[in-house]
Amino acid sequence: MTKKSIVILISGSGTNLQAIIDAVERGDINASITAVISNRADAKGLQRAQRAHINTIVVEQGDHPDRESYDQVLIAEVDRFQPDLIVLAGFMRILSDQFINHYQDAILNIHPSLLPALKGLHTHRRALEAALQVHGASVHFVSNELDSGPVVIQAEVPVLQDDTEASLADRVLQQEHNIYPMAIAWFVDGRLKINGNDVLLDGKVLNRPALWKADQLVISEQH
Ligand code: NHR
Ligand code: GAR
Repeated sequence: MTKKSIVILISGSGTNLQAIIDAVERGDINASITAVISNRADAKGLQRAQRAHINTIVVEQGDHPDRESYDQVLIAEVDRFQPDLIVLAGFMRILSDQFINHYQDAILNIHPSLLPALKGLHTHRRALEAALQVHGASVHFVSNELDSGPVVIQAEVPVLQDDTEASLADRVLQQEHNIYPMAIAWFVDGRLKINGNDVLLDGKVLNRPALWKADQLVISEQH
């Protein structure tokens, strides 16, 4: 049987990408990363991919007049690798319905908040402004509505008294590196599926997202 194919989209430093590369190399994710695509030529994550001998592609926005024509090119590039799964790892461009519908139920994103709280950008700053005591990250399936697709797994991160935006972002990022490879491994092993708005793990509906807490996985009652 041929290995499943994963295409990863990035925009920046690519530490989540690195965590996924490491999990593939350890054998924790039974798939190949067939391409890493960035919308920015200067994304540090491209170097991480090259170091791991993964194909890299840059699709820059400047070359395309609007979102639809950009996404058309992106789809053409992604399609070359026939991915079973598309992973957004710090990808900072909103994807059009055209893209989402083309890869229905096979796109995962990691968002730096405990969704549905703090959708959108600058989540760490907003968590501090709102004086939240608990913050975190969520892995979710990507749907047409921004940051609103079904959530698979979350990691909670306590907000500390003297946290800055940077210190909080850093602790959340560490937890992202735990939960993202886990969710991807479930998906490629065929354990994780989506049915409408329901997330299925091992054939059972998750009543609430799986939770990574104090280095342990908590799965609430399933039906
Ligand atoms: N696309 C769709 N259709 N649905 C989602 O849920 C998506 C998505 C694309 C990216 C990641 C998301 C996040 O985790 C993501 C989820 C970028 C923006 C944004 O406003 C918002 C959410 C996310 C990513 N981007 C601006 C834009 O106009 C550009 C901002 C910038 O370049 O700094 O695309 O938070
Ligand atoms: C991560 O914290 C990710 O959750 C966030 O950007 C960072 C990327 O880090 N994603 C978004 O904010 C999407 N809008 P990385 O490039 O080191 O993986």
